[in-house]
Amino acid sequence: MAELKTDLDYEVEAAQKKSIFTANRFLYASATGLTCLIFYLLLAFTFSPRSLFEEDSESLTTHIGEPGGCSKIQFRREWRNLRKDEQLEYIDAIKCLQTTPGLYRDDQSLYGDYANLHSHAGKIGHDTTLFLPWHRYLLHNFENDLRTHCGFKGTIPYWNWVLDWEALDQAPVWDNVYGIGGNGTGEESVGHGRCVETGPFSHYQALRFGANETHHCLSRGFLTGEKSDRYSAELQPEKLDDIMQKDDYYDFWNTLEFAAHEAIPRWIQGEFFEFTSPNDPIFYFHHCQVDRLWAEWQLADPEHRAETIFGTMVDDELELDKLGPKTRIRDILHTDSGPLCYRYLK
Ligand SMILES: [Cu+2]
Repeated sequence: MAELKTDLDYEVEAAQKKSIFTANRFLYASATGLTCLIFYLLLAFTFSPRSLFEEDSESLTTHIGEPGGCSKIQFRREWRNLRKDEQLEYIDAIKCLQTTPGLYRDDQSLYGDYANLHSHAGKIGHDTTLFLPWHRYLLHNFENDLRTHCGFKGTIPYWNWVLDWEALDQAPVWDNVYGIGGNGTGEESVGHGRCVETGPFSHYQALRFGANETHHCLSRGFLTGEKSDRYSAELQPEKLDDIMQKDDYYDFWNTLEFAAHEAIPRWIQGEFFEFTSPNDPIFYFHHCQVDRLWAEWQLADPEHRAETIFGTMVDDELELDKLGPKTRIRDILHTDSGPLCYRYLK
């Protein structure tokens, strides 16, 4: 049996391939010949994977050879790899957005606007090959709003649920202080969940649940027993390995959206059970993980995967209604190119 790749293996492999790929692009795009060749060789041979894990690395803050270059690359990291003060900063930024006036109505915050948008754009951004790019763009815009309105300096963290698949309810992300609170234990709420009574969002009131206007508490109802096993089985390393081995975009997206991605909301229930799922902050942790998997899949074979969206023109536009400007799909295919300017770290 083939040895299973760990998450770190994917990080390292992707880092190696990406460094060579970006160096290649630089080589072709430049007209300065020999200078570039020397630079390329230096980059290809000295850019060790280890340096990718050092945020201050000079080579990572300069963008090379991509259109719409970035003055700075920021790194998205797994929740448990953030320092405690960074975790608290992210939680505070979310709470801030929950009290920032929204763009649609007086009684809905900017945070709530995202749940509204996600609900209305549901048919565009789900069950189609647009699933990955649309959510990538949504997250980027949300991250920008945290920065613009709440002074947030960091990045959206991801929850690598593969690390917790055997005990999803024990994941650090559910911590009451250095996390977003755990399972619902209070009164019955929406979506087969109960009110979350502990953690930083225990007082949050959401305005909508799906198409209905229903003021309610943050609702979660973790599955247990056999029901839970059914979904957590989709998140084990072997399953993820299968997804990452898919050769073309259609197969990759199709398996990722309908197996691993679907398993999390079905296991959490409550808020996440409906199209207003961004009401639960776990939405962003989960979609950041999904986006990371797509980015790693792209980087594993950039020449064939980075600019292919099956059945969809890369010049088509992605829309976020009032929440952000339209953008072409092709402009968000490389995470480390403008306007995105981020990479994923372990
Ligand atoms: Cu969605």
